[in-house]
Amino acid sequence: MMDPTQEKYLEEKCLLVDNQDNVVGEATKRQCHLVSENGDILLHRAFSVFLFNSKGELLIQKRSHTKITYPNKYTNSCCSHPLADIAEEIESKDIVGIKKAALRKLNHELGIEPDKLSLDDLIYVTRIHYKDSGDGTFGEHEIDYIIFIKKDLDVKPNPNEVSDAIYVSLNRFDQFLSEVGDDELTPWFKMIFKKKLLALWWKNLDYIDKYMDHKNILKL
Ligand code: DMA
Ligand code: MN
Repeated sequence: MMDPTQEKYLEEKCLLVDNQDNVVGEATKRQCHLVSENGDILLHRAFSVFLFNSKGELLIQKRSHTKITYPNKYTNSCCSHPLADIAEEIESKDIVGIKKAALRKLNHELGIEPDKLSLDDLIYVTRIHYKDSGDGTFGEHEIDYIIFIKKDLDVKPNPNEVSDAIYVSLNRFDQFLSEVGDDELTPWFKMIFKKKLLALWWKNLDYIDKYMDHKNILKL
């Protein structure tokens, strides 16, 4: 049985995009994550926040057991989708829509008050395109905006979304991985790690501008 709170979110309206990230329509969160019989999944727009504290440690969350996709997996600080029926989240200028959606979910998942962040604290690094068939019923197929934040923030995880949230340093990341095991990571976080992007970006946290690419979409 699905968690009733999470099941309600399946009625949210996500943005469908083409391979170039042009919006081509909308569909419910349920439709966007269903794996069809031939393995296809609707391509939709998403974001992934990587929140670092002033010591350069990354906030890693464990997804709650109630999540319909990838329950109990460890992943980057906060992920979700801009919604088609929230007018400010479809604003494309300076990716304001993505940033507003990120503020909404940082509040919902991690209890971060929106007034503790300005839109300029959210740094748009690049976009990735990836697909994963999940449990065979619900999976992911996204163009995912990578957003970095470096700021000390109070975090109060919402247990319906996040069962654990821990800061990990780059030095201790390998140890963290050997403790939890690769298979306990979400596929997108694992791909970002395996393709060496995580270490590259993390090492260059204070020079992340060098790695900004707002033109190409990295296919993972
Ligand atoms: C979806 O994240 C977005 C990515 C990048 C995988 P999610 O499943 O955590 O979304 P939500 O919190 O809205 O269920
Ligand atoms: Mn998705």
